[in-house]
Amino acid sequence: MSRELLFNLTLATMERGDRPYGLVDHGAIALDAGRIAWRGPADAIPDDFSAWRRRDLEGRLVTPALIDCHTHLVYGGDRAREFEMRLEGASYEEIARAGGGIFSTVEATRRTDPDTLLAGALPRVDALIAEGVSTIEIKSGYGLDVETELAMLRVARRIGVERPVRVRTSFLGAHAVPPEYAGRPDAYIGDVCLPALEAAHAERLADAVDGFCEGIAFTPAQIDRVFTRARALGLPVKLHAEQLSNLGGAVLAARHGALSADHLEYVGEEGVRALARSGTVAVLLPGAFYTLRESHYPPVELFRRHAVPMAVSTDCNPGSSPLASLLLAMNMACTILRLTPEEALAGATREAARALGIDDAGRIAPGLRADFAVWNAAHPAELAYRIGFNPLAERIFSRAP
Ligand code: DI6
Ligand code: FE
Repeated sequence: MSRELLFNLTLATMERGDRPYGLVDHGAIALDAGRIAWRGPADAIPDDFSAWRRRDLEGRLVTPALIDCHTHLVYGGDRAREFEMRLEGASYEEIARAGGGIFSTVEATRRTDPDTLLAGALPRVDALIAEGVSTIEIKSGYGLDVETELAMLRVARRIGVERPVRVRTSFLGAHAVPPEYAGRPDAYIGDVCLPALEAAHAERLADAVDGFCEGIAFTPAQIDRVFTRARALGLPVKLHAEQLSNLGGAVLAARHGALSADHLEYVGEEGVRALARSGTVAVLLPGAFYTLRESHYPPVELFRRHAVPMAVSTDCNPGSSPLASLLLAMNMACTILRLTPEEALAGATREAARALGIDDAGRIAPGLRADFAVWNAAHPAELAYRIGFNPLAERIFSRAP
């Protein structure tokens, strides 16, 4: 019987309520077949559970397992040389326009066979799992031809088989215009991106569709074509919007009922209002902000004022955010972007789930998956507070379907 009662723990349910973090000081959780049967104060455990196998967590902190809702962690090669170039004064956009940046990763990814792509990605996945991550979103977008886009998504799916982690894939064919279509973005969308999307959907390889709406990538009109097709296929959308400039990506994403709009450094109040109306999550990516030494901050205060939910993610990728630590992303979200530690933890649990359209994880509540992170910590603020220190004691991962 996979029934168990966890007791002697501090519980941070991350449910909205009277107490920050949904805290229960002396808590208990009853698990049944990979789902949460009950949770609450230890002195109120219902009689039904009193005969279940009990496990003493010795006063540790239990939170929902973490969710990394925006990564590009399947790719070939690396971009350490580009890091050097940026330190010598070149900007991210200059490197991209000179054919480096994303394009150098595209070239390396096309040349790398799937087994090698998988072997390269697994250490990054393992680093996330070691910090209590149970769910990882992984994007394509370094293939930019039909075969390599599909290959990336197949590798992403294999990660969920090779490791005890749930993978949600996003098709990101509209990430950049590949060199063979230079100057012909509309032709790329029609000839490659849309057919690749159809093929990915036919193989059930895409859980969502993403795009990069930016001067160095695609216009809102081009993204609109991709999103219109995605929605005709019944796939939810999300967008890299307003990272380096404001092209109106957030408004476009909201118009398509996007799950999330990500980056948003340059979003204005009109975009924030649109996100609020559509219930779209603002995904903050402090690793990219830090790596690119951005100075234009995402408008966190505006998100709060308009009640736009905020998620926090690594954006793990070889160029703008070579970060494989969600705990560090949470720390940066607080120290650099001024989130509260509670917002940062909610951003890596409850709101990250929402950014992926997942409704059975990211909180500790009856009926949800029994996905937990158990920490050698007394208070949840410790998770975002430390730098380069991993207090995970144990990860509990649900195999429930
Ligand atoms: N924004 C990002 O931060 C990543 N992609 C995107 O659209 C960066 C991808 C890269 O530089 O390789
Ligand atoms: Fe990204």
